[in-house]
Amino acid sequence: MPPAQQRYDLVIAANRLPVDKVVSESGEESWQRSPGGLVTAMESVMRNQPGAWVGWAGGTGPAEEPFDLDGMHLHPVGLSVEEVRDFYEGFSNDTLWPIYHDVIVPASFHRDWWATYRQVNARFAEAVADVAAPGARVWIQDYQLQLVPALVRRLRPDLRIGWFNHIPFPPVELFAQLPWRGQLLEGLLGADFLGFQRQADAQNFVRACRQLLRVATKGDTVAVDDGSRRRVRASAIPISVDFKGMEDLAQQPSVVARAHELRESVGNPRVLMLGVDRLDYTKGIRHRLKAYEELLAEGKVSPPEVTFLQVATPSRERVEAYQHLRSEIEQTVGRINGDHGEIGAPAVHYLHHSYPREEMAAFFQAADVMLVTPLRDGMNLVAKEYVTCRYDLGGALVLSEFTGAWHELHQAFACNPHDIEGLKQAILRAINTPTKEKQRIMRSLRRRVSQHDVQRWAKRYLAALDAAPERPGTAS
Ligand code: GDG
Repeated sequence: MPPAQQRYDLVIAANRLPVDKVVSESGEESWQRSPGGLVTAMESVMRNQPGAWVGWAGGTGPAEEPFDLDGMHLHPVGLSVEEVRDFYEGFSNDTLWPIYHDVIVPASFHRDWWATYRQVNARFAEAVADVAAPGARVWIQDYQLQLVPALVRRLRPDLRIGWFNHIPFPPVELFAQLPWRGQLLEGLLGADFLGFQRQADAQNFVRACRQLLRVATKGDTVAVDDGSRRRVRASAIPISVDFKGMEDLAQQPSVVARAHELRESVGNPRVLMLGVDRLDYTKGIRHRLKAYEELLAEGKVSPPEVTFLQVATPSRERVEAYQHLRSEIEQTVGRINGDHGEIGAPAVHYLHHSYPREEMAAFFQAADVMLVTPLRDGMNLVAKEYVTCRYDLGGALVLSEFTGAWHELHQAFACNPHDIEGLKQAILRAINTPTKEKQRIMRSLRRRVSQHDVQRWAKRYLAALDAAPERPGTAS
């Protein structure tokens, strides 16, 4: 175990470290911070106490040596080629991800994937136990690391352990399909506090414990059946965005100029509609395209007056379901453009790339209507980023009821993406509602996000972790 001065009072464990390796033209390697909401939130927390981050650095092979960057201690966990395939692409993204997202595509169950998931979770737990100071707070992130809470507790019973689920927690009827459901629940029950995006997710977890483990539950707490008389609390603490940071970015003159340029480059339409998603079957991109295609066919919208820009960021490209989705979407885009586009004026501008943050902020500012239509989404930060960038009160947000974000952003133009007719109506309402009314809606959406930003999320989470019950009768 490292000497005391190299151990930390706050330890974050997440599948990925918040850095990417970059190689300069001269072949020199260095680390570059990958900006994301979680890192921003952690920076605000770590300002007051030394913190470490345990995670995979991407790539394969033995772990790199731990290093410090921007005031954070980064502790890489290495994954082999087989582990990336079986732990990350396999069990995490082809077993858990579909089960936790309403089985939009069927889940694959393989016992060797599960064995690798256990093995990798154990490696993360050991790394956490190595870097945590006595009595430290440990905050484990997401579905890839559900066994880590119990494994850490076994190694270091002195630690205060929290876990946060970025994705939905499924209803017990779906969760029960998992052959390893009991072990997953027991893994999570190693924590003191479990955070979820919505109250319904927390309730699904508590119900799964009651029905599948037959343990006692009371309100939002679960009694642990290991002789310790511990109780674990499960509650909703919805994640958010760095409102101030993103708004400042959107106000930069270069970003404002870029937003104008983008509009011009798509032919200065009266209405520019935008979708921005990882290319994932949960995001409802197919449903969105279908609704748009029908609106075009019915003559309710037509390019170049109305046009649609879809940014589909490449994602999980080695998983079969994602390969199918990509070819289906690209075929649909081709058909729509073939049927409804003209020379120099396609009906859909489709971009399968990832972009710098500045460019994303410019896209958001350029868009009159933002289409966020997932079939299931833990939160959906894109919806919150869009309203954050609209300091001009312009634009309109069409938002699926199946996102966590909808529970906070009720004033948006709500839709059920399965109801194509309803989705078409929501799009038309977002286009046609008078500007004054749209500004009123945007003002109230922005108020919500500005008052519940990611810094507040992290503070609330850690306060809940500190206040979690240690013994029966101390529940808050
Ligand atoms: C999971 C849950 C939950 C996307 N393309 C580019 C880019 N992005 C950024 C977006 C946004 C983030 O990635 C995506 O976040 P979402 O929340 O929309 O979706 P997931 O990736 O599925 O995230 C989700 C989230 O975790 C947090 O808890 O909300 O429900 O599924 O920030 O802007 N950023 C840049 N270039 C891109 O091309 N720079």
